[in-house]
Amino acid sequence: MNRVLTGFLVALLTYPVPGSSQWRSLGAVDSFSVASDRSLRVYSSGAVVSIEALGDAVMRIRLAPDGELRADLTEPIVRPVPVAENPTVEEREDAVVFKNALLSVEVSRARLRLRVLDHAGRVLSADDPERGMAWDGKAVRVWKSMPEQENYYGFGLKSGRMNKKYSHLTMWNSDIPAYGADTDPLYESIPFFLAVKGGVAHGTFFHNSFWSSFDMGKESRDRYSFGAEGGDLDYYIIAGPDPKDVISRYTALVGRMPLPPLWSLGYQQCRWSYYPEERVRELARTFREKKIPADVIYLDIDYMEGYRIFTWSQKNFPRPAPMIADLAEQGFKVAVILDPGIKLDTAYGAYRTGLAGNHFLKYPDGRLFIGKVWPGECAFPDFTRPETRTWWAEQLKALVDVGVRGFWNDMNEPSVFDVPTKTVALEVVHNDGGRRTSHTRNHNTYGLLMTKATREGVLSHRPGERPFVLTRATFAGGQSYSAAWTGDNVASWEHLQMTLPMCLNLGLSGQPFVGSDIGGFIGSPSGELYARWLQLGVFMPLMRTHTVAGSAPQEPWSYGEDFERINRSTIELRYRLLPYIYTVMHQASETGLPAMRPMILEHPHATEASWNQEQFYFGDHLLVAPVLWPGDTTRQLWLPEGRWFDFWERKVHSGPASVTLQAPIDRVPILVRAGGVIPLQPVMQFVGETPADPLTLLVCVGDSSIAHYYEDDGLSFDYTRGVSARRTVKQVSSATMHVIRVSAAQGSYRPARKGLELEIWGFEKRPLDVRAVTSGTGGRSILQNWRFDDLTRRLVVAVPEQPLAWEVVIER
Ligand code: MIG
Repeated sequence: MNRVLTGFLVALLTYPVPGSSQWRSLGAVDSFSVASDRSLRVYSSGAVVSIEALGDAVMRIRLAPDGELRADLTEPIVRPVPVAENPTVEEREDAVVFKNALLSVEVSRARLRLRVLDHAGRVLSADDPERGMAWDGKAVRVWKSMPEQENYYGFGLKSGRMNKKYSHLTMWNSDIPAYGADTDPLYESIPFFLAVKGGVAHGTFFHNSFWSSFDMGKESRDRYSFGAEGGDLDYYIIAGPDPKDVISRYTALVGRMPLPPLWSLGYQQCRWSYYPEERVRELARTFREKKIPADVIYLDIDYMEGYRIFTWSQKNFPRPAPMIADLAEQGFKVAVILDPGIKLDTAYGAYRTGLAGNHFLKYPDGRLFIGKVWPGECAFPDFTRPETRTWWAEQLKALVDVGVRGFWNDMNEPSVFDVPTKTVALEVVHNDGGRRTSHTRNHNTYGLLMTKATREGVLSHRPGERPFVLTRATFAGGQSYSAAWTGDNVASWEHLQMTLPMCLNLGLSGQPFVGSDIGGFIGSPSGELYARWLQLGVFMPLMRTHTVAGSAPQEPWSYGEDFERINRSTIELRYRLLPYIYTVMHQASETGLPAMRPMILEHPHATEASWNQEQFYFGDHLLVAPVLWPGDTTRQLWLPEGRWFDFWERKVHSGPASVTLQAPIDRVPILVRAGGVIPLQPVMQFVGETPADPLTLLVCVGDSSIAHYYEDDGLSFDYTRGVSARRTVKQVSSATMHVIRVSAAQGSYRPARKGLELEIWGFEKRPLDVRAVTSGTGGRSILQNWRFDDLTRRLVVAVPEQPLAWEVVIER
């Protein structure tokens, strides 16, 4: 059929959306067929809807109003997932039903509307009967019924409350310093959300990089909708029913965080900016003199010569290599900031080679796009072009060669000061895999592609080591390339409170490696606010202090002696917990699950969890209730079902209950789930300063429970070849005995340490006897000693480091 005729028929046969005469939606189903790729194609008045079964648990739905399904926008977002073995098609009188193992999509014939059900027949997602899928010129949108009991989470980096029910959210990466609770959009766009209703979860990933929006019942209380200003209506419905299943499946689709280097989980110190060299050296010296552990020092934009990326200020950093080497001697890794803007300066190598290689963005008429940022007038690399990413990678060599270990990508929304849109002009052309599309399609992925270029570049120069890249802007799947932080927050209690919903939603959106600027970026915190923020920071995977140019000193020792002591012990807690934190991050890299987990993720059935954004799980076993209000010295929290050990007082609490814990200024309330095992190491001043010897396994007694811990060299890729050690700790209880079984290491990594210690909580009385033996028949005794402290009721069992399986048998 020719295009004009198709257009005419579409106009004639499709429905105008009530209340909004511009939108056209679909009419009756004319026909359907199964395409060669086994997707279901449903035709209606010139339009086509494609439904693809991806594996057992995902359905991809696409609409082409003009009947032509366009080429995918896959790169770099969605990885191919195997098509379901046997998606089935069932014809009913009123509907055509397309199924994979866990989901079925019902297509109603009278009016083309979709309902997605799970295998138990529960409706997960249902098109609004009146509107359904619709288009208006280039804009596309779908409206869905919104069940009263359903709540929504995720959406990437968003301020305001965690549960986004009744909110309107926009996806357009934007640089908004000192944002507030209702500022939207922000720096990152992740068009994914998790819906939870009656304990049953499903996910929706809107696979579209244009300016898009999600209206979660703000316009109308019984409908939600999402759509974009261009591109395809192309979305994925992801089955649960457990919210953890949804996140694992979503991240299988878009990519997961690779295991970071262990040192990047240490404490990081930043400000805008530490310079000159002598000040950086003094900073490092002060950490070591004061015995406050730290691993990373950042250099913000002033390290460069006139903000020219890849250069060093002659005056402030005349010899970066020896400085970085001296800092490395003291256990410090140096991270530097990288902005995308390349200064227009013919005497500047990056500008000259960039221009010669055609790496910069241009207007449709071929003129260079020029925008002002820190260096003045700049050109902007087109990171959609593989050759440009390679060029960027080559530039990084100079930094890698002088010893830089961390690469902080900033301003990559991209932010531009002097253009009215505050970003690259919208008509500017990107290569976009040869499609040559405008900035409207490439804006939201710009930051992600810059991090991809950066990570791949660093890897190409130092292939044996895991890179550390941190970014401000990114898109769905960005966790494959970098960690992310929450941008320019404010030194206020409101912003401390906002850190939690922001990081929790990022985690639910597939990005586990997150954190906010500790103490707040804009302004200067009080000693109390800084101390409380640092305490929350222990449980943010990215634990980094940062502050704006011109603010008061913001180091752990900047608030007087009392706070210095408190902040030191807070950072020491982080270092003691590193073996656990690393285990949690390893789990995140394998499953996509976040490290910081909102209550709803662990307790989807509990109504108390739906709006709870003041407490969270860190990994499987720790419950953290940070102090978020000035003056508070106690903390009330909701304790879910089960037995819980107060980390500080070892007292057992039973849930479900509301409990109040002591929270003096030097303490962040933490509880350990019964059955939980927390590997701990001795305090050290930086990662790898000494072996983690002894490794202590804090075991909280629980019946028939299972826990894991993971170790490897923390730095190389040897773990991908099996050089790691994953152990399982099982507890089995009877009336007379409690047995703790530690499995043999899975993998060939052998830690350099001599001793292990089990610290067991949960025995009220001194045991009759304790044995530690290697497992199996004829187990050999390996007990070095055990002791029970009557006052604290701690049972400590010491054994030599064991490569094989072993167990502790406690007789009561
Ligand atoms: O226009 O490099 O969010 O962390 O210190 C400000 C200077 C540019 C914004 C980042 C902030 C950084 C600052 N940058």
